[in-house]
Amino acid sequence: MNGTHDDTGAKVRLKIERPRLHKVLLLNDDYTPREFVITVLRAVFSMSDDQAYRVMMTAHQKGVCVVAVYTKDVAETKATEATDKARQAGHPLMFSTEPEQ
Ligand code: TYC
Repeated sequence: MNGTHDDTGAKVRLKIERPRLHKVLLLNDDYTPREFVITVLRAVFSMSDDQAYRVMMTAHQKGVCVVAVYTKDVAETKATEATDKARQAGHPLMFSTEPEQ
């Protein structure tokens, strides 16, 4: 499979690692309306109303909530898209990303 031989002829196994996934985090603030947070979660992360409500309330109560995990590129694109929607609407709402583990 990933077997090959080194220059002594010994068989070696190449270790292929999965790319690390990145979390998208929703951060609480004191100003963004709850309904707006739900609207963004539905639009950018394809959540149901119920899922979006729960995630919003977790961030509201704990300060932060993991929204979803993706490859680095997708996580960063979605966090930026969601944060931009808030800026366009004049809200301070923030999404960020961090590697898993
Ligand atoms: N704390 C906000 C309020 O009371 C609502 C809110 C929830 C904002 C979650 C951001 O990530 C957030 N209006």
